[in-house]
Amino acid sequence: MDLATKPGTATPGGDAPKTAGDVSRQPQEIDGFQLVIDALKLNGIDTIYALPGIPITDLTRRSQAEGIRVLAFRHEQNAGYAASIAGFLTQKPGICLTVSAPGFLNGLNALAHATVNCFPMILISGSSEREIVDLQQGDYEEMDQLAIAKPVAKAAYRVLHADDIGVGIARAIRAAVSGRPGGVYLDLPAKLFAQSIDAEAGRKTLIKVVDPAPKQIPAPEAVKRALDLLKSAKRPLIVLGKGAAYAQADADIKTLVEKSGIPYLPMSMAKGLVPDTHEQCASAARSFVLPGADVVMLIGARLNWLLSHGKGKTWGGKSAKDWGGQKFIQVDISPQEADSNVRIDAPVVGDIGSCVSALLAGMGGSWAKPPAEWLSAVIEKKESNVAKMAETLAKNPSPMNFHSALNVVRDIIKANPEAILVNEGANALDFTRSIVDMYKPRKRIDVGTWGIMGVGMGYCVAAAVTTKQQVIAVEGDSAFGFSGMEVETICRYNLPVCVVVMNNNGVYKGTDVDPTGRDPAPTVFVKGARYEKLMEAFGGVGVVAATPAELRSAIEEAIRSGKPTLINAVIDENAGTESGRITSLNPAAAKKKS
Ligand SMILES: Cc1ncc(C[n+]2csc(CCOP(=O)(O)OP(=O)(O)O)c2C)c(N)n1
Ligand SMILES: [Mg+2]
Repeated sequence: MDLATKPGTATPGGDAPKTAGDVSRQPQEIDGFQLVIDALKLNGIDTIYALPGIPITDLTRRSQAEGIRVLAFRHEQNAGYAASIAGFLTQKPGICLTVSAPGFLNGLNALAHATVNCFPMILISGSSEREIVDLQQGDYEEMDQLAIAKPVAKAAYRVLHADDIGVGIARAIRAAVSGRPGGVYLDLPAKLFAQSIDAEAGRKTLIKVVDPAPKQIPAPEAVKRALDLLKSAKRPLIVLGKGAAYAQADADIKTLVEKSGIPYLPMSMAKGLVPDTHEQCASAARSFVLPGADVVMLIGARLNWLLSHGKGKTWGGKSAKDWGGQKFIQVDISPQEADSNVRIDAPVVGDIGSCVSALLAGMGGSWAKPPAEWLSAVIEKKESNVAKMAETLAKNPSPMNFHSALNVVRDIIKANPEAILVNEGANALDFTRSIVDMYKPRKRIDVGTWGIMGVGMGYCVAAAVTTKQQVIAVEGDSAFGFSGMEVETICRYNLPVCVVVMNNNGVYKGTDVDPTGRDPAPTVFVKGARYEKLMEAFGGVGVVAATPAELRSAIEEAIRSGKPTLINAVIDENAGTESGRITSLNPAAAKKKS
């Protein structure tokens, strides 16, 4: 449609008819850039994670001038991961702003990550001329971005007319945060930004979204069914997922756990929702409670690969696909989640906050604790595993290994429970998850559902900016490489981020060799790399730590100073294992078994 034929829309550039004499009666005009900014501000969006260029450079400039915080990155993927985790931490959609085709594609990975992890995020990308893209006539950065985004987004929209900007942004916000949150794509063609319309009429098109994530109250009969099943259990277990952490229903979740007396297992990003040191925490007895439980209540946790699909040997099944005999209660916002892997006997569908408070109300004043036999068996198993771990942690080998280094991080987090722990890598991830206790909700952010590498520095920026807390990132040396250039971003905004690179010279280990002797092995990096110099290059603090004592004093100093710091923690290159804890997913392992 010709833009000029649409009611209320002037020709691009705002060229309303001009004749001498009628200038004073010219209505004041507003352009697409301004409408986007006004729509975002109207909906409480105060931060944008961006990388400028045609056609959105002026959107970044003008947003900043209007008081929105614009954090500019060195690569869109990192801006995207920042936006995704900002969404998780704040329940507001994190906004990532990119240029067309290549910038859009760089941001796409993060959009998919947001969707898979149920983080609310909006990827806004500028795009080229529709007419030229659709006829494939070879425009600057030509690409049908909307079509490409759709399969990895929860929703995707394009706005062609300035007077639809309000609706476009309102729809994007609702789609991102309502129900099960996810990644939303919003396509804004270059022409849109330059369109001008009557200012007053334009402002009237903006929508302040009312109740963007409405409560979803569970049905009373579903709650009763779940509680009846839970009551019948002899060996109950609660599994807390990152959906539970996202819900910000922290006090009620803790009360539910404590009132029920049931042992609980936090998934990685639910650690600290109830402190890992709580007497009912069963993390140290995971391989005992999963096959041992008879009724399992999943709260905001999906039975995906991270929970072995709810079946197989992990759950006490006879072989890889056998059901272990557990009955499941699943508390989830999505009605489609139940039965995705095994039968769910009691689905409770609603937002986690409403579901947990309904469960609490239904439990009443006198809830019988689980049988003492089960509780004491869990505690016994847990204590023996904790004692074994304490022995390993107390060792001080030279060179330093993952355990002796992470024992330091464990103490530091205990002393600084408000700090945010960012974590990625293979061994660097798995060991941190099991060794470092978390004490508060949403303090641990990591690779999520896909086990994706590259989230590190983007997460650090967003965590520092949204929470204003100290951030400590424990990074495998490979993992760090995916986003390492963003240390410049961290220095530029002077953020309180301490990056600890667990430097074992490679992916999993640093010891592989090319059997032909020609090249370094694919898993191995430059030995003894000086990652700390990267931080020094931009004015931050770089430290080499070869012992736990050096690591401790370097992290403590980073926290004391609040300065951007990178600690190159030199780890024994033999210390890791292939694929960390998921060696079994490596096709080579499957081949060995058969
Ligand atoms: C985007 C992406 N690419 C590749 C991988 C495969 N992968 C899993 S862990 C890992 C790196 C492990 O090495 P490092 O971060 O140094 O951890 P370490 O085990 O050595 O501590 C890689 C490349 C991935 N998970 N995500
Ligand atoms: Mg490594």
